[in-house]
Order: sequence, then C-alpha cells, then structure tokens
Amino acid sequence: MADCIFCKIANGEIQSQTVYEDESVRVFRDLSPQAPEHVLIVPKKHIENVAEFNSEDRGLAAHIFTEVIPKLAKDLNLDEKGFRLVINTGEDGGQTVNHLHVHLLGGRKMTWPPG
Ligand code: DGP
Repeated sequence: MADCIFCKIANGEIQSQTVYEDESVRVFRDLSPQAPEHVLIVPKKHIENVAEFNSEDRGLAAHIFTEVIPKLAKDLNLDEKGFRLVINTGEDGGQTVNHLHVHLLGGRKMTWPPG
C-alpha cells in the first residue's frame, strides 16, 4: 500500500534494525522500545489488522506462530524466561500503525493488566 510506513519497512524501501527476514515477513526493532527486547513481526503483505485476516492468510498466520515466533524466542534468548506477544487492533485496541504487526516483548518481568 503506497502510504504505509510498515509496507515500506517490510519491503526494504525504508531501513530498519532487522533481526529476521524471509519471503513473507520482516522482524525489526520497535522505534520506541517498551522492554529490553521489543521487536515487531510484520507481514510483507498489507493486512490492516488481525480482524482482516482471512482464510487466504492461514499459511501466513501459521508461519508466524509456529515458525517465526519460536525461532525469535530462541534467538533472543527469551524461550526459557518467557515473553509477551501483543497485537493491538483498531482504535480501542491502541493500534497506531494500520498494518498488522505482532509485538514481541521480553527481557523484563511484565505486569498485568496492560494499560
Ligand atoms: P501499535 O500501537 O501496536 O500500532 O504499535 C506501533 C509500533 O510501531 C509502536 O510501538 C512504534 C512503532 N513504530 C512506529 N513507526 C515506526 C517506524 O517507523 N519504525 C519502527 N522501527 N517502529 C515504528
């Protein structure tokens, strides 16, 4: 999508601190980290948010949750102590960038409930 910042980052038009990339996703460090490790898992395909996922995206969703996240957890040394995944969705969900992204945060003890 032409004016989408995460499309541009995911496709490499804009530089980012990339920690992982493959044919369908880019994972890069959040500009405003909320934990010692804070990366964003971003599909290269423009999908507005998780509510817009459809059956065509089943393979992508499975790839993110069964391959990318477990690999990141290991690579970032978060697999033993744990981490948090966040998918802000829409206005009430606190989504500020309208391109689906999964936050992966770790390296500190998280609190609950979130704000
Ligand atoms: P959300 O509120 O879930 O839509 O989170 C958007 C996140 O994206 C927020 O934590 C800040 C981050 N972010 C916004 N613009 C950029 C950018 O240009 N580069 C990077 N690396 N992160 C960004």
